[in-house]
Amino acid sequence: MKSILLILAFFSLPHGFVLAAEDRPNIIFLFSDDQTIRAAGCYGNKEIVTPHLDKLAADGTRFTNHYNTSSICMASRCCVLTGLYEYRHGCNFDHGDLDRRFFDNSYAVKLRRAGYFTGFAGKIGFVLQGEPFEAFENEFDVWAGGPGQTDYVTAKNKGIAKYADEYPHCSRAYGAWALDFLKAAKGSGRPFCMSISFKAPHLPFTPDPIDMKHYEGKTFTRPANYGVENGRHLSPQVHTSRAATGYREWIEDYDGTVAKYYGLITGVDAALGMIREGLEREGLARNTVIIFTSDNGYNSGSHGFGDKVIPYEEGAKSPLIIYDPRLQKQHASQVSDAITANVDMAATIFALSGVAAPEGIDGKSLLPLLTNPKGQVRDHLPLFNFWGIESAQSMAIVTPGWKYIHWYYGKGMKPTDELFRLSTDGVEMFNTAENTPQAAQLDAMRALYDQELSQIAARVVTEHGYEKYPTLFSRTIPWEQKAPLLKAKTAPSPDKPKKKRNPKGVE
Ligand SMILES: [Ca+2]
Repeated sequence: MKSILLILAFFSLPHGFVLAAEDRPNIIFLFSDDQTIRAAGCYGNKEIVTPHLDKLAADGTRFTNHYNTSSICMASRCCVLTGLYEYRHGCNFDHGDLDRRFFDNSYAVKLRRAGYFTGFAGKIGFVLQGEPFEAFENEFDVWAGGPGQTDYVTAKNKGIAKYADEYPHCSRAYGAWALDFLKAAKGSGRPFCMSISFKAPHLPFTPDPIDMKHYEGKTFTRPANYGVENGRHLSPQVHTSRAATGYREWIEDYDGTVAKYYGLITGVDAALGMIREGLEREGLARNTVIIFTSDNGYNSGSHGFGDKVIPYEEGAKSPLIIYDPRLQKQHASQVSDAITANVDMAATIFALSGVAAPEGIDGKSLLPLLTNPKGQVRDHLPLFNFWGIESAQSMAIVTPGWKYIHWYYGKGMKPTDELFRLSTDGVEMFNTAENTPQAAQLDAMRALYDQELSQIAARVVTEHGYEKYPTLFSRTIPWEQKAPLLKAKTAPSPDKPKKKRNPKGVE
């Protein structure tokens, strides 16, 4: 009874109230790179081996509609840290680095200032504008982040190199780093916030050989919408994207590619197992909340696409599991179908810590869903692609049961609307946009789209070339007025590094 009262007291805290240090939970944020939602056993996949993710879901709440509002590494990582949509933080490949003013409002910085002992390991995925990568070292109590994409070879990552003898592949080495972090955090006497951004399962697909025993030489079930023939009904615009023109290994060698992709995820899963064992050993498990998710989905051959970035389900959705041991009996094995987003991670971590979230962030705390999994935290969510070839950029709206995508591009092709009834067509094989019986639904989705577009116009960051999107993505402005914007060059920021950030073209 006492614990229930404490829980009730916790959720009724007034906005901005700071919990006493001894009442604040520890927070672990685990982040894989490019993991699509169905690549975990607890999401119904019987061919992947993820016992620790499955156990985490059995202990906590699993979310089935978790979307990355920008489904690409650099932008999504900034969404997670700041709780802002990409057009508000302004950081993505081809746009610009993250300005210090946004990073200072991230959960990582604000929790440390509120007394949390903080640590970060792995691929942070961006730099601060005009600052060297090393600037991050001053922002965490324990820093083991690496620049760029980091490396699967443990010894090549400065922050975890000392674990290379025992764990030559980086995924378990991050687990070993976490064990040392937990000891240091315990010794600090402060609540802690530990964030690990795994490299896996990002390209180049280089799994730990010990995980390949589960997969080598096997064949794997194709998704229901697998293959190029199941993408012909989709817009001409999306067929110009990198997802359609590259990443052909998902079509030419599906089984071999899946084997390596799953092997990488099994390595991350093993690190999660190491961390949970460490929590028990250190006596920290009962007050440590664990959040597991990924920065974007992966198309994995669905509709014939590879890559991520585009707004279909496989590319935009990732697993999300939240385990709060203080609620164990209440939320064990709960499943929430609510629409959740990468921008919700910061809001949720702020709410857990009792540290006030910055005014006006886009994300919502997901804590109410842990005790009420049938609830919702929003009625719709915008999805953006401001990156890559201009003809495949787009904005979409997701509501419970529906998705609307507007493909604005009009040179040599007609701007296209797509409307999918996700409740019955989760594999997006039937575009109902031109189907008369759905006209009312289409109108409703277009209204939400226009509403989100006006939000961009009102709140867009004034640097890094986002101001053109309210015009470009408009459903009503003629193509002739949009076309000149595609040639417009944005003035480079004076302190923007001259070096090309991503010379190998791998995001
Ligand atoms: Ca990624």
